[in-house]
Amino acid sequence: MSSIFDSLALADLSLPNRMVMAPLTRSRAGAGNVPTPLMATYYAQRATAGLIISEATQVCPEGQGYICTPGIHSAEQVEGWRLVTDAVHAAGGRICLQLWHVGRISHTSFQPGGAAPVAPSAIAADMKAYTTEGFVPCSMPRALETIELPGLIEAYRQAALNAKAAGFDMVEVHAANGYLLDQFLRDKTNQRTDTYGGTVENRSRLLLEVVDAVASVYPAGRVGCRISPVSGFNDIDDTNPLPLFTHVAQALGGCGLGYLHIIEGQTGGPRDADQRVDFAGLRRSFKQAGGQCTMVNNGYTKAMAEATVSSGDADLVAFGVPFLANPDLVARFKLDAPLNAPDASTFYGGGAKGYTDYPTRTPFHMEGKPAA
Ligand code: 8OZ
Repeated sequence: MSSIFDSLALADLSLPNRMVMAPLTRSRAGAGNVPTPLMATYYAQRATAGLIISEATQVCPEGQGYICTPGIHSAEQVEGWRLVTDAVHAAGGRICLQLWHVGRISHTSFQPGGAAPVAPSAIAADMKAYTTEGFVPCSMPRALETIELPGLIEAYRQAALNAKAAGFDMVEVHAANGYLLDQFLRDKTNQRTDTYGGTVENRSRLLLEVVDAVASVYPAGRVGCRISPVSGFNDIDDTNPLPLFTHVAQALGGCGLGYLHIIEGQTGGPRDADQRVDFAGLRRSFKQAGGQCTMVNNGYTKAMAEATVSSGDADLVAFGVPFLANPDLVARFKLDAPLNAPDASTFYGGGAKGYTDYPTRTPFHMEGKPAA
């Protein structure tokens, strides 16, 4: 029986515990969407996590849909991320970069030349984008041409190369939460008539080609993928998510992926409002096909995480808001110590307040050392 405090071999990466810091958009990147020294401090403070997954990071300029989110497509961004990975490694941690393209969840003001955002089909999201002008409706996207898709896949491959140059231990392909790869997966947003639309196999094609490209840079065991099979976040849905995500889980398992990261239920919301997908079945499908580890997320408490890991239902549990507000979450869970309350007003944007100033129980450099 394993505990969340037990180590785990994730391919050739040794994780000291099963508690993962979930990817969290914090909108604090500097000019040019370059990671800052403050971001390095923030991540290093959380280095006792078994694994840190970075905030979602644009693979190319067209992949942006929010202000001050970092990229991994320019030399300056790679340099900025190097500060982060060095700080995390110096603090004894491991960090994975989340590769992101927002697709239609964007606005022309973010796009090179003020162009329309790109998507599988020209269907606008009923969502607002937060721009320098405040909240505005997401722009009508244009449908990507089939001949543009190899270039998009190449952007992910180059981003993985950049992640490697920046010192990341792993990469995670973001295929969740209604962004570009999820837009291809689901039939509400994918009405294509080429080989990337229609059947479950066709709608999964782009994700699998992206994963293949990324796994030509990092070994497959150092690549993860995040999905949100029943989440409606960002105006997305599928007529029949069970066969779709069963195919995705099997295909990703067949690639020998390091982990499949599943957001259970509505992103940041109810876990069980939508019963169309059997998450345990997806985890089994992934592992039976050759996938290495499973990771679950969404509203987990310590007790839920312990039950899930000790029963063998999942190998890893990702915590978002609890890690945001508690840099020393692992130590607090071990001691059943009270948790800091998160301040939602500082989740996105701003500086150190609500970012690097959440107190640790003990100064984090004293963790594991006897009190003086
Ligand atoms: C909240 C705000 C902006 C982006 C996601 C990357 O949902 C995000 C995100 C979340 O995956």
